[in-house]
Amino acid sequence: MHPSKDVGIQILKHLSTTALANEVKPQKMELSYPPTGAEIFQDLRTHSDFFNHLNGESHSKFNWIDFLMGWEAMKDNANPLMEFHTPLVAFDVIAHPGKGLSKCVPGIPAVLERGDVCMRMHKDGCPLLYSVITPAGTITCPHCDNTGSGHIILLTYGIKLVLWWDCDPEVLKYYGDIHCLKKGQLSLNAVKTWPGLKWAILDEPGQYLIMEPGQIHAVLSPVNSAVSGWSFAISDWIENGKLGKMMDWEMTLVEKRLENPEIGFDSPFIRGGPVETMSNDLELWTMWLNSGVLSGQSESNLKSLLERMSQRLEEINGRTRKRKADGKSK
Ligand SMILES: O=C(O)CCC(=O)C(=O)O
Ligand SMILES: [Fe+2]
Repeated sequence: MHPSKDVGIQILKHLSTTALANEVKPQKMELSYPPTGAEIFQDLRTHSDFFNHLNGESHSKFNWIDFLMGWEAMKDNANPLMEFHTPLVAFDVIAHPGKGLSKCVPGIPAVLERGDVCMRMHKDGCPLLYSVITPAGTITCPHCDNTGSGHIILLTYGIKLVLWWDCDPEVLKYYGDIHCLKKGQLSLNAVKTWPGLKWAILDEPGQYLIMEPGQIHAVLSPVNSAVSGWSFAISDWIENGKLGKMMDWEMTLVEKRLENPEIGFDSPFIRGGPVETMSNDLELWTMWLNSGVLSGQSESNLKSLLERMSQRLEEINGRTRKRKADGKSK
């Protein structure tokens, strides 16, 4: 039996008994045609970073054929504990314009058409579409991807159950204890105990949800599935203080980890960890300011937020460099 099966069933039981009223209906956009495994593998051929869902390790030694073995095995009900059938997850698979999944996704959701939007882009200015491709049985633990930007979760293949929480202080406190630390499969516990749970089922290609900056979410894939999306920022999040509040929270957490290395000092600094993602978000904000799409007040608020956050991040980087140098000279 798949090791995640019991957790998945218990999550579904909880939703259907205690949290039925918390369901949210997704939004929908047109796709040119429903993506198939062919489009998925066209994108995966150039991908090199795969994650072993069962032991939490990331590997660049795997390639798309290793991924294919786990993917096909999960589809056919195989034993995931057989080494050759290891279900690997592919995060941040960059779509190539005009090929693979992006061929099926001709446009962008309405919110991204707005004049004040800033999006993660390719070098040529074309919006960057990326995907998360997960074999059946994957349960992605509660996490937030970015505090300085939001993103779209668009179903391109299979079925997803997306669970998320309003970012109230209690949830931030619980989540702060596990952010970027390997603490095991905590989804069921979070679903049962964290307040402000919402959930949605995405089961038609083109259905999507918007995740706000710092929005904590977990995702369950009952069958082989893929979601695609864009990272972006809108001026509402400057005006309602969301960007400042969430990045402040994450910076403070990283600063505290620096003071208490024993609770996972190095974790925030790994590739793709919060220091790297916050620095990417600050680059996105710089691009946003340079694009001239913001109104006077939003522009000046973002400018001062950017200065404040850049300074904190610089201090964090300085302290990390010093700690590493001290460690080496011992
Ligand atoms: O599909 C998954 O398992 C994770 C997706 C996710 O977390 C995201 O798109 O932000
Ligand atoms: Fe995510």
